[in-house]
Amino acid sequence: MTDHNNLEPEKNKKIRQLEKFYRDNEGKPMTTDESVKISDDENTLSAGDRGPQLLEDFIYREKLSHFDRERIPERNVHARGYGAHGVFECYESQSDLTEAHFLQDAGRKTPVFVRFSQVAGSRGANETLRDVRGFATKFYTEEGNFDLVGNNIPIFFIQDGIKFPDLIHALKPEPNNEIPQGQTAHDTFWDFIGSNEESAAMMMWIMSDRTIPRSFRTMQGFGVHTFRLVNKEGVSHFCKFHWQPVLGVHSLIWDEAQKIGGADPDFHRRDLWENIQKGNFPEYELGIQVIREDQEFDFDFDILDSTKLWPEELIPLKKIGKMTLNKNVENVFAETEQVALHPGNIVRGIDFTNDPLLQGRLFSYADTQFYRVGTNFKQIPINRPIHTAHNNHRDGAARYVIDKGQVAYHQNYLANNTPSPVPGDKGGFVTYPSLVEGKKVRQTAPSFEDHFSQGRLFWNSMSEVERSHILQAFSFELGKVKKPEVRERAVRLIAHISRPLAVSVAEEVGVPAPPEDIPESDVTASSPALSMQNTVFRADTLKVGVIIDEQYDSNALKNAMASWEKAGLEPVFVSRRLGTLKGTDGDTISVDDTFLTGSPLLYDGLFVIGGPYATRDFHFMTNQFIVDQFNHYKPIGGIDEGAKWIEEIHLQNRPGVLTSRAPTDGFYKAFVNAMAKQRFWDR
Ligand code: HDE
Repeated sequence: MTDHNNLEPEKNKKIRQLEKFYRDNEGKPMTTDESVKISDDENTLSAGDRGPQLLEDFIYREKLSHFDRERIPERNVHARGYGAHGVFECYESQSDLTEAHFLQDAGRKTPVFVRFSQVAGSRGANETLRDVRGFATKFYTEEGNFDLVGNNIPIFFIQDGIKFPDLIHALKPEPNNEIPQGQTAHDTFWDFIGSNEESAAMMMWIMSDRTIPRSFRTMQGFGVHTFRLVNKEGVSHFCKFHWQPVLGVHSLIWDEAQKIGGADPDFHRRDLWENIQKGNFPEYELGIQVIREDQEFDFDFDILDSTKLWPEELIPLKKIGKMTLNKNVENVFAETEQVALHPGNIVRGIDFTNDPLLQGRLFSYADTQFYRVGTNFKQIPINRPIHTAHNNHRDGAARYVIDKGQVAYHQNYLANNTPSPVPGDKGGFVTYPSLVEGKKVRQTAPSFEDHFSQGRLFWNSMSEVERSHILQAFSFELGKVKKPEVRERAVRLIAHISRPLAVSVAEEVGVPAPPEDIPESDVTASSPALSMQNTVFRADTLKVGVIIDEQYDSNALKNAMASWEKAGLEPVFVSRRLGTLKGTDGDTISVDDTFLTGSPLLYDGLFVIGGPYATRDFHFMTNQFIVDQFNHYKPIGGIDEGAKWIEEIHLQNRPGVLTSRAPTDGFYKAFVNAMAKQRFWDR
């Protein structure tokens, strides 16, 4: 039997299903939507060549009317996003924990679609703005779709979904002038934070480098909420889901993030799209943290509170599978824009908990999709499960499915009572029968009231560099807030987590130090897993900008290229103009970027070769690239003229700067190692 779930996109069951909907227009005659061949698509039918146009022109009417309706409402949050297809492979059976079909067998492969996004910006926003990133995955399992709609931060701003519109109204551009786009550095956002203590821990996370990721490929993903895993015996465990990028968790630095917004506002989508096209398939391991039901109250936080994480040192992370993104979409609108992700899409073996934020989400997602995509949004190709759904839902705008037969109700005699419900012991979904009791109330559980311990835990876990970036981020963000009282209130909130940090921020943003009587959290524990310093560092897929000119040293380039290829580094040749350059041996290379179209911001490291005939302009531009790379702590290598130029500006031998007039294998190896290290903070 053919394995339709094989890793290769052409054998992936979901892709096979989508293929039936692909339309290839190349080489075909042009027709109207009614398939009437069109003889002229550029001139509207008119009464005489200078006369008025005729309403009867069905070709004009169809073209314009369709165009007039091309847009659907953008997502209220997470509007800017980018998607890709892939496959999830289970490492070993998790049947002791869950009946979920896609986790039953080692090696089972399940098609997935992932949409990465940023929260605040509109569909056209610059992608390197400081913001939480969405990491939402649809698993097309054999037993229905399971959506893990997470973020790249393990906790959230608020504890109850009813506050979500307030949070988002504060976060979005201010309504009186619609400024600023896609960012939190403004009064209403900080007013919300300063007025809602439950956001304190999230405030620390969003001021860290997590909110300026290097790429979607180097981001973690978190389900955030506590879910349940339920096994065949009906035993439930509490569970958190995590995605771990195989390349490690890496971020930009603030200066880069701001400037890349100009150099390449599509920085993240371009990176994802190009790498998938090249075959550098991004990989993420799925980890779970699991606790037994009877451990529910064993912790000093409430496991139902989404403003709390489960420290990995307390509840270890178990890797249970790997996702590989191996196919770009064919059409961004049809797939990425119309995909309808929903935390309420669960499958047998997974269930919800009473986490109030999760419960709030269960309503909102389907509701927004009915509005945004329409009544039959689940029948759109990207949203369909891989097996046909059967039920008595009927009609509604833009229905795709043509239901046969006279029966659309249950129970019935005419269709032998089909489609028929499937009992729990035969595979039907059964809700976990958790005990529910209590009076109806509108109040926050007292166990949700500690807002500062985990913010402190996070702060304690940061390296010196990470701490300095957090201080810088607060100084920027609050520095953009116009009302001093709003700045002051945010500073007071920081004081609950770290008084020294609050005092430093206060100084930077020109407000009084927080009052002495604000109690500072006394948590001394730290969680090494929270620091990005402890992530994986690898060289593969990193970009090296190679500055090179006519009559470059062919032999040296050959050796450099061999070492880069071995390490998986990707050279981007930068020169004065596009075209080809000739080396000393008569070999040629073709230029990828010029000093004008390229930018040191876009490369993970720089390697300067130059050439003997480089002009003063060339030399000057190269210096600018070197200085920018240096200021962004990124590796720099130089040989031949390159080494000379680096020495001229006295940067040789500084951390992560390697030069040689007679490069050896050892030199190339050292450069690859420097690339893998990625940043040299001790410059
Ligand atoms: Fe969302 N969220 N959210 N959210 N969210 C949406 O759904 C909402 C929350 C997340 O790529 C919307 O289809 C409420 C947490 C992602 O298509 C909307 C609450 C987490 C995406 C919505 C939350 C998320 C969304 C907008 C508080 C991380 C993009 C369009 C109860 C675990 C999915 C849409 C994609 C999208 C509501 C909180 C992540 C309005 C009410 C917590 C990744 O329905």
